[in-house]
Amino acid sequence: MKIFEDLTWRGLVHSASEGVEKHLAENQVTLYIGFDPTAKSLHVGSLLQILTLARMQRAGHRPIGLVGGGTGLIGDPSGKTAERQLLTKELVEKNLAGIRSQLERFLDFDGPEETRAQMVDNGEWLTTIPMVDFLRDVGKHFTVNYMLAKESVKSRLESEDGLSFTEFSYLLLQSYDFLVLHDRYGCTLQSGASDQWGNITAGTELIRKLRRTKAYGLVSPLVTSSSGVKFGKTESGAVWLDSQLTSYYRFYQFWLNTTDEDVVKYLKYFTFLSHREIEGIAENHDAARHQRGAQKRLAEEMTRMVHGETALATAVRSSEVLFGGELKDLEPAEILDVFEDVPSSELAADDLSAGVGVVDLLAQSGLAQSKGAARRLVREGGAYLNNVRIGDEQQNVTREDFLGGRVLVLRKGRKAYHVVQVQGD
Ligand code: 629
Repeated sequence: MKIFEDLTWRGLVHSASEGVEKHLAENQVTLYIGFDPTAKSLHVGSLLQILTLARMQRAGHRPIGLVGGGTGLIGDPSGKTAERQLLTKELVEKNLAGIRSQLERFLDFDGPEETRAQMVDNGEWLTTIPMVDFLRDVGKHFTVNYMLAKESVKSRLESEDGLSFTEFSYLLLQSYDFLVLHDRYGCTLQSGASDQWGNITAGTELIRKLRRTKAYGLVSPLVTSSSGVKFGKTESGAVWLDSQLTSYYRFYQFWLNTTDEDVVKYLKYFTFLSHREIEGIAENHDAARHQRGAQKRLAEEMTRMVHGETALATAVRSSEVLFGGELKDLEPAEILDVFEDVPSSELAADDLSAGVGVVDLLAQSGLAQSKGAARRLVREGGAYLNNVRIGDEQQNVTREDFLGGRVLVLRKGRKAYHVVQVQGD
């Protein structure tokens, strides 16, 4: 199947310049997408764009990943309701390194030359062009009237704080990038999500005026979730691709929690599964939604794609722990991650040296109202230590019982958990 048809089937075509489909069908196209280093990691929203580059590469085109070492110093007003705080040059530099290494993982930089991926940094030309040259060679081709009509600018004109000249100029910088990549690499297509349409079409205009040739834009929808919560956000913030910021477990859980309404859409957007396979999953999903098979498949595919097979195994194991699964194969940090939202308490290492009675521990944790209640709980077989049933009310809990010497998980019945952490030593 042709790439444009595939993207259309996946719901990834929101707007496209006239003739893009033909351009892609008849040429080996060099295309680019830009990522500004506003954080040290990309998130699941940018992942969709990286995947577009990867899909294009698999279809025989040549992708360029652009990192915004220049534009990151300015700040894109597109889709933003307020002026951004400028990032320091040091921070932009640091973030850039993180984003670069993430892009490297998704694209093939070694394959045959015609489809080999490229990585560029617009800081290279944006921070070196003399201002007067820029105003003469780029600025002169845009009227303020045209710039004011752009959604990203228009929406800010009525706002109390307005829009600085700095952010107002962003459009020119991104347009100039497209021109530079057109001249250096023969790049004729820029992609992104729909919030980038204004910036992209400004670039195609500049290329048309200065080079008298046609360049194209192709944008995906901005990903939304039917629940109204911003996609890629959880209560604890953005879902990052960097596992230091979003653990394997949290990443897996994010996809697993996709609603029934969104899950097939996301399978199309984010996976490389074939149309037939996705249709099969969708059919099963409609027949047995309660099994959440589609969500599981999505979570598996995404965790494997971004973090690899071992990470997926860790995430699945962590997820099972909440349903009574084995705890001893997890690291203390992983356990604390899974049980972040359950009540917890601390025990001083010194108080533990001779061990603590399990009944005392259950009572102290609040899982049982009193020692008497704790004893009854153990006798009835409803008390668990590290997900193993406690058989003996006399059991003495020692440091050995703490996983990694640090964490102990108590449980009452099926779902009431309490975490005890050792403090000091
Ligand atoms: C220079 C910079 C260019 C081309 C693009 C850019 C970056 C662009 C931007 N993109 C967003 C970002 O960096 O701000 N001006 O966070 C983000 N993008 C992915 C998608 C997006 C977009 O990286 O395009 O639409 C979000 O899904 O907001 O020459």
